[in-house]
Amino acid sequence: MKETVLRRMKDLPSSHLLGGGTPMCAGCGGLAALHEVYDVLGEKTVFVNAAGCMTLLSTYPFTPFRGSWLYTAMASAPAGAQGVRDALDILLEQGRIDASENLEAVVLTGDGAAYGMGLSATSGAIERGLDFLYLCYDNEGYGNTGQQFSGATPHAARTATSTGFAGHAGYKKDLFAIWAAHEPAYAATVIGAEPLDLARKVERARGLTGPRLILALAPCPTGWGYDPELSVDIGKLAVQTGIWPLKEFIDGRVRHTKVPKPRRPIEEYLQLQGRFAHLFEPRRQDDLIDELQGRVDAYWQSVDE
Ligand SMILES: Cc1ncc(C[n+]2csc(CCOP(=O)(O)OP(=O)(O)O)c2C)c(N)n1
Ligand code: SF4
Ligand SMILES: [Mg+2]
Repeated sequence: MKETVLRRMKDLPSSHLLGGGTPMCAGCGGLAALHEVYDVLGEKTVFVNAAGCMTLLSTYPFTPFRGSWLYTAMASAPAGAQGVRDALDILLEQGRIDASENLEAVVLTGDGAAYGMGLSATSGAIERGLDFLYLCYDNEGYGNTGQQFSGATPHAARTATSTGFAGHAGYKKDLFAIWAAHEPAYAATVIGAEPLDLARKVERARGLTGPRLILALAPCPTGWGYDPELSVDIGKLAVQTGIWPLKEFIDGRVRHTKVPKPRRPIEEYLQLQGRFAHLFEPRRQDDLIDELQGRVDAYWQSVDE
């Protein structure tokens, strides 16, 4: 199966994912997180990818991964991971592969699929106790098709489909909480700009069995409107302002892994991004800025730090 259905590129020079030569945007925060996750997981993986920006990494029959890659429709990646897991389990049971040839099924999906189109398939897979790792790179919109709003788009952000003076009218869904409510083996938020925190969580997830979420905020210069060289700064500011809490769910409890103290004002994060420029020009929209700051303050006041 591995050779016929899941293609792999052999004889690559390094042990990690190759990013050069792909059609990805410079400064892509999703790709940075994926690099870091892959460095921990390694080649004994099958990435089951829902349509999105990361799909452009692979050009049939090649992929920049040393492991395997399977492409699915947007809503179907968890179902694809179930098929891969089942096939591997049957091969193991029948003795056609040994334990050293076992692979980790990893869903790789954007927020459009994770927070919306694929949520039902994900919920079903968690409910069945599927043994898989689920990596969502969250660039807060349907990036590959021009950054339309998704269930992950923050309030007041401008997107291709939220162009008014107040930006997006909706509020970002809490996918981490949705996963935690399913009581999975593990769930964590991460960001590529905090690589040690990310690596520790992926390492922990790798050692567990069952449904495991790694949810990475993915600064996106193209969709968020900023210079690619600012990606790491914006990622760090997301953590330092408290707008992207780094946390994990394990053994039924949520624990914050980095508590920003003191928290920086979220203006510092917003002002760097074109999608929030209308909050500052042509006139400052204090009502919206205060609302966004108030929601972050309320979150941190509500958690048991
Ligand atoms: C059912 C379906 N609707 C629409 C599309 C077109 N499409 C391809 S990628 C994409 C955007 C996906 O957004 P997201 O999951 O957030 O990933 P990103 O593009 O941001 O990486 C869309 C809408 C599709 N492939 N399948
Ligand atoms: S649109 Fe955003 S998420 Fe997609 S490749 Fe470009 S930077 Fe990355
Ligand atoms: Mg997206």
